[in-house]
Amino acid sequence: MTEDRGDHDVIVIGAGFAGLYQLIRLRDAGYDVRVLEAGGDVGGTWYWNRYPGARCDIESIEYSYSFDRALEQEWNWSERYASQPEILDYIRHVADRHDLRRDITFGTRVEAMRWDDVSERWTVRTHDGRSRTARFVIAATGCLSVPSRPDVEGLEDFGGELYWTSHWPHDGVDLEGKRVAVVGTGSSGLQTITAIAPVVGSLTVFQRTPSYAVPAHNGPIGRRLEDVKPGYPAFRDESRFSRLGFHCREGETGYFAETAAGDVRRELDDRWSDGGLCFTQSFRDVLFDVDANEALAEYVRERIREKVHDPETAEKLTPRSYPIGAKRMCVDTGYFEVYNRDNVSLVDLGEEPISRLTERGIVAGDVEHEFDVIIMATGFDAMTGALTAMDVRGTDGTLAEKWAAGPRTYLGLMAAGFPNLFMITGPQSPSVLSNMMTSIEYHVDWVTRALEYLRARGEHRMEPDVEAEDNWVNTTNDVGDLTLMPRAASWYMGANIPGKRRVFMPFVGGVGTYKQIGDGVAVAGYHGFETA
Ligand code: NA7
Repeated sequence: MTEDRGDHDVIVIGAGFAGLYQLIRLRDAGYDVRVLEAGGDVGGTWYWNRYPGARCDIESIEYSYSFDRALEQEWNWSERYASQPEILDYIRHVADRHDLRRDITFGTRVEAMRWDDVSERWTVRTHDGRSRTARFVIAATGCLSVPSRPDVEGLEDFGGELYWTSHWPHDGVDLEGKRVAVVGTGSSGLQTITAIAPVVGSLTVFQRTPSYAVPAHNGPIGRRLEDVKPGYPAFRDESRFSRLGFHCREGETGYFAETAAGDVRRELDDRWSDGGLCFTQSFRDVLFDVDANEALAEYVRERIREKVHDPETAEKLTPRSYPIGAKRMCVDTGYFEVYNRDNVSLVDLGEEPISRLTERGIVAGDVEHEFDVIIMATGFDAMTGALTAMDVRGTDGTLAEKWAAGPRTYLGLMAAGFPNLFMITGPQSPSVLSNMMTSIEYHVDWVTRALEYLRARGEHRMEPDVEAEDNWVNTTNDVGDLTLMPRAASWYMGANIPGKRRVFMPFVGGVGTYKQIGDGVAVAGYHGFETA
């Protein structure tokens, strides 16, 4: 390990995909960098989320680093969608290959940081009471890293085993033959439910809102990777300029513009049999036009009815209360079919809300359901949660105060009043609406370039203008309002966290457009930023 004197050019918070790549770039550029990571090893999301069935919903050929051209050729993914263990292996391999751990302090959670306007440095305090200083801080803290722990009465009273998908025990959990409950039916819930149903004695799913899910058609990766490898650099470039940060054939016509109804049906059937998140890109108006959206949603509802034998259960599993695509779509592998098993049942919390946990189980409606194990798959304080969980004090107050009415950033990279603090995939950037790998690499490259710009000019301070920030916040909101996205009570809106202001947080204008804006700002001498 290199010596951690406590005084650095740059402190990076987080050793997931973003933090590791940031370390590589800055170390290569000659900066003294220290990475602080709460977990016991590298991996971020993929370090913590070890629940059964955990898997990426972006294809393996896209969800990997592009900066290491040799690695890109050497690494072989085994499946179309990589599982959590395989992704964690990959991240560990990258850490070994680039000898990264020597600059990372593990088991260290950042609790507070304070900007000193005189020394123009950040002081960063960790949970063990230690302070370090740095000219720059880069928060690579992830968009979905602070679990949302619902305030359910009696959580402490449950006498059985209680687990959170977001903090799954490293040694695994023996569920064989047990009476198990899963609360939550987002991606984590769906994946867990599908994986454990054949193993457990009985499984009861507690569903607040049903999810739209498209089949993954996961399987061995076959020739797909070998076919892509010779042209990988060009393939990556296409992703960088695409809308979602990965290859997705975008529908060019509106849903109702198709002349023959048969064409629409064929297009949807083709996409359904291809599988994956591109399904919602079938027609260009799906996220803009209520009727087009409803038509697409109805197609998915039909598929659910086909898969689930019991009509009453099928109806409960059918999403109707929000536009398709306005909450994060799930990619499933036999999820709906799970409900045809004799050992699986569904509790619709709309009809029978959870009132409390008891020593024996969960009370929903008037019924006490008894369990050996309860698994909470209840999501995250998304996008802003990790940043506001730290006591971040800039020139005029804390980040939590500044963002009380919703996040305010310039390009999702910096916030006025917080000089020299960069965010990787921060709110108001494409982040969660994109292939995170594409967005992470873009932000890390952008930040590295910005630091080198300052260094070349003999400067050491950077901060957005309030006006540029206001304009970007308005742009993000305006673009979001053009779509149906704000119409769902989603974590994109902060709606899953009681008391959190409902604001549509990601930039929905697309990865390629965002890159053009970000590149333009840089080329124009960091237009909208003050440097000194
Ligand atoms: P999500 O997508 O936020 O899903 C959380 C689920 O938990 C969702 O169904 C919630 O219902 C449900 N939930 C949350 N709080 C409660 C309470 N209090 N009671 C009952 N049910 C609750 O998180 P995931 O971890 O599944 O997925 C996160 C992302 O990871 C995913 O989108 C991919 O990008 C990867 P709700 O819908 O809020 O009514």
